[in-house]
Amino acid sequence: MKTENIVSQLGQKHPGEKEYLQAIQEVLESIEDIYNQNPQFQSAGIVERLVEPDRVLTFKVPWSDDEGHVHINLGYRIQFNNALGPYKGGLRFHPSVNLSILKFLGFEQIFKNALTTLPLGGAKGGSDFNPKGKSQQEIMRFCQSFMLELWKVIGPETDVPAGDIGVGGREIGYLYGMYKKLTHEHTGVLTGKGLNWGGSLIRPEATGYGVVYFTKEMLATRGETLENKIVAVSGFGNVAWGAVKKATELGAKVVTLSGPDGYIYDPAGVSGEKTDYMLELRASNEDIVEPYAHEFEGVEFIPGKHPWEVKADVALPCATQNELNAEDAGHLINNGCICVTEGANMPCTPEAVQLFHEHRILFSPGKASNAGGVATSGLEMSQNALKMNWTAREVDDRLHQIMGDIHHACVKYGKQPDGYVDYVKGANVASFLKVANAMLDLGVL
Ligand code: NDP
Ligand code: 2IT
Repeated sequence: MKTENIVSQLGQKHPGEKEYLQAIQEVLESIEDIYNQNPQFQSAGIVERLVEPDRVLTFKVPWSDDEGHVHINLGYRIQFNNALGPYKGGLRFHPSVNLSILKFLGFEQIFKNALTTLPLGGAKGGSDFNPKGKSQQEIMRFCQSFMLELWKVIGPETDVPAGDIGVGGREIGYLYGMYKKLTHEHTGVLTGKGLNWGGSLIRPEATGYGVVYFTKEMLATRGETLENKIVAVSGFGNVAWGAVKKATELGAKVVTLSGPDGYIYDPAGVSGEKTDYMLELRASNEDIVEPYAHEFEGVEFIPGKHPWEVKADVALPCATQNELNAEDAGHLINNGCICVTEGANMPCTPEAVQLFHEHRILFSPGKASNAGGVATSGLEMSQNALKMNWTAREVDDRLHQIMGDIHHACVKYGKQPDGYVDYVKGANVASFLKVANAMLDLGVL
C-alpha cells in the first residue's frame, strides 16, 4: 500500500472533497509501515474497504419558518464502518456542512470509537441548516422533518447518532421525540438525551473533561501538571465549556474563548459565573463571542483573529476543523507553548501538526483527546441497555479510566526512538490494528 497512490485515486473518484482526503492521508501515512509488514491486510483489501463508507444517505429536509416560508436543506447520514459495533457518531448542523466534511468526520470516528475500548462503529451525519437566529419553534420543526427521513436507517443496535456542532440537548430532544412517535419505541437510539428520558450524567461535560484528562496525562510524561498553567481555548460551545470547567478546576487559568467573530482575552481567567455565561451565549443562537467582553470587566475583544497569538502554556482548539494553521502554530511555539490538545475534530492543519512535531511539542489529535464525548455516549448506551442510571461519580471514573487507556495506547504505538511520543501515529496505529483485525475476522463484505 502506498498512501500517495490511494489518496490520488480517491481524489479522482471524489474530486474536491478536500477534508475527506486530508483525513485519509493523515491516517494512511501513519499506518503505511505496519500495513506493509502485514500482507494479510493487503490481501483482504482492508484499506480499500476502509476508505469508502458502507453507505451514504442523502435526503431533503423541508421546513417552514415562523412567517410560513418554506425552506429546503440537505440532510445526510454516512454509515462508515460497523466492524466493532453499531454505527455511532454525531450530527452536525452548520451551513458549512457538505459531503466532504461529513466523510472526514465519519472516517475519523471509526478510529476514535475504536480507541474508546467500547464496541462502537463509526458514522456521522448532519445538515447545512444554519441554527443561527432561528426560533425555538423553527429548530423544532427542522429537527422533526430531519428525523422523518433519518429514522428509517437508525436504531439502538444499528446506528446511534448524537450531537456535534449546532446539535445539543435541545435538538436531541426534538429528534428523539419524533423518533419515538414514529416507532412507538423508547429506546437508546440517540445519545446526549435529557436526564429524565434516558440520558447520562456527565455526557454534556464529557468531551471537554476528557480533553483535559488527556492533557493531564500528556503533561505528566514531562513531569508537569495543569496547576498555574495559562490555557488558550478556541470556540465557546459544548466542548470548550467542558474543557474550561475542568482545566480551571485543576488549577489552570483559561484566558481566551473564540467565535467566528474573533476572540476574547480575559486575563483574570474564565471561571465560575463566566463559565455558566458560556452556556447562555451558546443558547442565544447568535454565533458571536463578543458579548462576553461587554458582560465582564477587564476583558478585551479582538475581532477577526484567532486566540493563538496570546502567550499560553497549553492550547486547546475546541471550535472546528482547520482553525489553527502553520502561522498560528509558529506563534504558539515562539510564545513557549508546551502542549496542544485537539478538542475539536482536526482543528490543526497538517502544516501546523508538522511544526508541533518538529519542535517536540506535546500534541494530541482529536481522535484520541476528544474521544471522551463518544465514550460517554457509549456509557449512555450501556446504561440504556441495563435500564439503569449510574451516578456522576461512576460515569466520570469510567471516563477518566478510558482517557488514561487511550493515552496508554498512544504511547505504546507512538513512542519514537528518542523518547518523543508521536500521538498521531500512536492513535492511528492502535485504532487501525483493532479495526483491521476485526475486518479480517469478519470476511470480505
Ligand atoms: P458547538 O456547536 O457547541 O460549538 C462549536 C463552536 O465552534 C462554536 O463556538 C462555533 O461557533 C464554532 N464554530 C463552528 N464552526 C465554525 C467555523 N466554520 N468557523 C469558526 N468557528 C466555528 O459544538 P461542539 O462544541 O459540540 O463541537 C466543537 C468541536 O468539537 C467540533 O469539531 C466537533 O466535531 C468536536 N467534537 C464534539 C463532540 C461533542 O460531544 N459535542 C465530541 C468530540 C468532538 P459558531 O457555531 O457560532 O460558528
Ligand atoms: O465527534 C464526536 O465524537 C462527537 N460529536 C460525539 C459523537 C457521539 O456519538 O457521542
